[in-house]
Amino acid sequence: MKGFINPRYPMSNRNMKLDSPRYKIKGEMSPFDERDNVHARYELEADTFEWESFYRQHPGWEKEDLKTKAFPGIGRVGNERDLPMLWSQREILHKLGSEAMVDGSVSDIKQEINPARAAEKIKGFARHLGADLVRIGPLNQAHVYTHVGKTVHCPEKERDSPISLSHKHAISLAVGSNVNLIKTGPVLSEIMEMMRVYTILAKASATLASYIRHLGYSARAHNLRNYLVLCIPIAIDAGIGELSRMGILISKEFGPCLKLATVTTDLPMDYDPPVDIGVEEFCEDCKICAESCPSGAIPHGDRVAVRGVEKWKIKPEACFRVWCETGTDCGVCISSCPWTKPGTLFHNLMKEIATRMGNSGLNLFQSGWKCRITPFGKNIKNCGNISSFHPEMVLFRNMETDRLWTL
Ligand code: B12
Ligand code: SF4
Ligand code: SF4
Repeated sequence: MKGFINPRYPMSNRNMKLDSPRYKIKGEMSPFDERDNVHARYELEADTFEWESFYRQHPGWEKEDLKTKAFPGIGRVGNERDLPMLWSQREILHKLGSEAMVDGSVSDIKQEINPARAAEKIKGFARHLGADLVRIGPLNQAHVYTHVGKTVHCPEKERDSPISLSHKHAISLAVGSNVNLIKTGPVLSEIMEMMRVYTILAKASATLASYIRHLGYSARAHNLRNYLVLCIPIAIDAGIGELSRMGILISKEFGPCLKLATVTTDLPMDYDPPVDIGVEEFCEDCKICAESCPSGAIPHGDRVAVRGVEKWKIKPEACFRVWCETGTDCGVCISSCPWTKPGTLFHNLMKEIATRMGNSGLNLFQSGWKCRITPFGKNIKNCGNISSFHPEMVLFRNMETDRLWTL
């Protein structure tokens, strides 16, 4: 093994199932205000009362956000015959995210189920509905937004209203995306794949929440158009994966190439343990996503403390500007990450080594696993020049949908 082993790290004997999640808490974890995230800020219109009062409190963001607004926006770049495919997906997603879909009345008759059996039934039903991964954990109030920020797609919600969500438990659902399509980002085919996955999750989470309410317990779905919670920390607490340098969750099964939805509830269920799959350690040495990101949003440096947690902090304004420029949600970080590589025997073996040996296995990866994925025959590192991507390119091979895209 000499030469394969990284001398900087001893062989680690990783404990893959943990009593508490791996992230480091610094002080007290505090919740986030949805009004501060870039999507909510994008909904504000210049020269309105809301705009003035928001940027009076956050003067540093106004210039940045005006720059972003000058670009065409998501779903507004591409061929006029292809774009309606995206718009139609979004239309359905708006409906699936309405208050009437995510929440509702609870049956008067409460069914008594023991927590172990309840967890089994929930997982089985969620898988039946299309979820690839389902894990259950506690709902930490630090992961619930403080105030409503986004209302454009959900007019029933009132901007600025405080959020109160008393549920104790959370079910995290994940659906893996088609790696070939995500690799095409940042063009239309990438975001269409994201929307396909969001749709499965929106329907599955809304149906699952409805099932739980029929059992006599309060439950609410949180999906693309209507979140009250942060899906990533909840999924980490439930054992779906770990937080990565690129700022999103990596699971062993799909790497970062997955989407999440959450169902919060009062139904008591057995919890799954948080996991240590070696991601946090792997990211310390690997910086491929930071090198590949066209906006420079991903840090090359160390973790910093954010609202009581030590983590790599991305620059959301820079990332979101790329979205508004390309009309997609980019996803280059996902396609550049070694953990995204498809589940072949070789890549699965590499993941297993990363998990079991941690950074002591890194020399092996550096030669093999960490080689870059090259969409369009280019090194992904060169994708900084966004205009070199042409939205109507035929981008992938050997798929039944090959002839879908406008030439
Ligand atoms: C707003 C938002 C964005 C914004 C801002 C993100 C930001 N970091 O500020 C922008 C537009 C930049 C963005 C980009 C992307 N996003 Co986004 N985004 C969201 C959204 C809707 C809300 C999150 C939010 O309010 N963030 C603002 C604050 C809280 O961010 P933050 O302090 O930096 O914290 C981040 C992480 O550190 C973590 N986090 C927050 N608190 C805590 C606490 C603990 C203890 C831990 C461990 C982690 C953690 O979650 C936050 C993720 O944004 C979530 C859905 C949801 N409700 O969770 C999806 C979500 C996070 N996005 C997702 C994805 C996939 C992406 C993109 C890859 C785009 C794409 N093609 O899909 C990029 C990746 C960018 C990147 N490298 O992080 C997925 C992540 C799936 C996964 N594998 O984990 C989510 C969960 C959507 C979903 N339903 O699946 N996103
Ligand atoms: S989605 Fe694109 S711009 Fe945003 S962090 Fe990932 S690579 Fe960078
Ligand atoms: S590309 Fe490397 S550094 Fe970035 S998230 Fe993936 S493993 Fe971590």
